[in-house]
Amino acid sequence: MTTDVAADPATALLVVDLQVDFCEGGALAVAGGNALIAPVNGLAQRFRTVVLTQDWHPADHTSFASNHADAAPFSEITMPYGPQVLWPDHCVWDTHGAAFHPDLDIPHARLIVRKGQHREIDSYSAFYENDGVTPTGLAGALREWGIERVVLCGIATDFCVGWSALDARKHGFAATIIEPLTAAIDVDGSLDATRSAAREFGVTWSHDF
Ligand code: VGL
Ligand code: ZN
Repeated sequence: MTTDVAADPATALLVVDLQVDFCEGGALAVAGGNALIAPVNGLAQRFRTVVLTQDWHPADHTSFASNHADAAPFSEITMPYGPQVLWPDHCVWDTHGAAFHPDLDIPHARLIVRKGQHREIDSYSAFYENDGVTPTGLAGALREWGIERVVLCGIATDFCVGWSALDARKHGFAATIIEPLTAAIDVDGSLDATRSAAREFGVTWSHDF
């Protein structure tokens, strides 16, 4: 990632789900989460346009294993819109776990996209819910701002970051994932699956920032 890219007014930084529950000590902790906060704060300072996403579920959300009889966290079920991993309860709206990491410091963020509010459908991507058709509104906002490229970081590489990058490509935005500024869950080959889909859709991976 060169300084030029960050300074380009047509490029936005998308900071995905840097929330208490996804960092060490949280309900769906992803190893390496806490270590992302300081470098992401630094990276964000170089971007004019920063969008934050926030996973934001009602307590009876159907992506929670606890809301299904005899279902274990990290098992997979079939929902009307396709396969769905069942998660430990996490990011329940208006709880401490759903808050941004206390050290996240991006006061100039322009928009916060909350996703996963609908009980019956999960939403990994910042652009579409998991049915692949219900929009969050982010693509429209980016387009109205004249954005052509998104740079992504955050949690989880193989879910919310990866799915957001793929959907950015589907909307015609260029998409670059800053891999060292992401942390992966890696359940049942999810990281490999995300890598191949990303390659297929022309997402680029950057190792520097
Ligand atoms: C996420 C699982 C469930 C993510 C959100 O932020 O990647 N993963 N909800
Ligand atoms: Zn979630």
